Amino acid sequence: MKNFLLPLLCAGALLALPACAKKAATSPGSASAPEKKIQIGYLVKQPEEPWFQFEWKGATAAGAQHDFEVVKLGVTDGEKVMSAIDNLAAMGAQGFVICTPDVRLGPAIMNRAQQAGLKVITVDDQLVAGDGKFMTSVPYLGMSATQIGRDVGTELFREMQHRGWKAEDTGLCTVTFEELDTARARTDGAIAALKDAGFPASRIFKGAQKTTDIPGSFAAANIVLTQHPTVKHWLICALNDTGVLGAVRAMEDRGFTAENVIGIGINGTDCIDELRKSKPTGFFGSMLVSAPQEGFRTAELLHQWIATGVAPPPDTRTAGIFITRDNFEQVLKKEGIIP
Ligand code: FCA
Repeated sequence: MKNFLLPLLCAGALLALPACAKKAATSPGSASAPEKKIQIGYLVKQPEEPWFQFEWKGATAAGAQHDFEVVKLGVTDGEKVMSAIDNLAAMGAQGFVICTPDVRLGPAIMNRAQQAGLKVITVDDQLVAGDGKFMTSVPYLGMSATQIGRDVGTELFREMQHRGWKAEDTGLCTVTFEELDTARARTDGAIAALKDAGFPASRIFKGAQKTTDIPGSFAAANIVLTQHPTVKHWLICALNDTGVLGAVRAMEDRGFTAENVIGIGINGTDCIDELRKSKPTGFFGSMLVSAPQEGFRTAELLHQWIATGVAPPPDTRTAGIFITRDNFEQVLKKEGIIP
């Protein structure tokens, strides 16, 4: 764990990933005939989000290390996913990693991929079948969502106590996106940890985001704020940094500041500018998960699967570490997320 931030939970067991430098999965080929490099696609649902740009960066680094090519594609809707798969097949790619814009596209994605003979690994958002169950036959790597959510709740409570806020003056603004399992597990985890710590259930308020961007979380938080005008201090949790950032902005519009807001995000990649602001805001901190390492590892596993036939582990989970204004530069540097 020294040279690798994130312990990974794989099939329920805690293990440390090998360092990025390890393992030389070689392309099949010989000294004589030069062969075309293995190509893989890396498809992400929100290419504008720094999280996914850092995943791409990690995947590209894996390609440079193991000598394969990564085709980066933004797939913001189902149609784009399907044409991306067709294009990858046409260019001779042999597989792709995907964070899908809609997990219910699972069966359609897998049909198309299988017809084209492409191997698939899912990252972040696990595919769901027609019966609503996870498609566990497709290898998956993603966050330990419940645990990371619990960590958010624990830190929110700790900071609230540190500031001496009374529960009766405080509210939890939970920006939710419950149709996505990893999102629901994160906010449920935060709520569970707060309740376990003694935060009253009656002070927990939810606002659903329709879209997982700043306007979506801004609108969701606004509804919560309108419904609960007497709350003096706010705690905020959401599925990710963007969810918390929208809520912080909505609170600022109503006069709340860093003094009476504690928001803790998840990702740690989408709050760098916020934490760098000269004056603190209500965005107190984030659970950092290493997007470059997720990108590196999924690309590496897919390449290995294609090159050597060794299938990836079915289910790998990443953990998070808490960053605030006090330590984020240092931690992000150490993780290679910022120079
Ligand atoms: C989901 C979220 C992303 C990131 C990822 C790990 O896909 O939308 O922001 O948190 O999980």
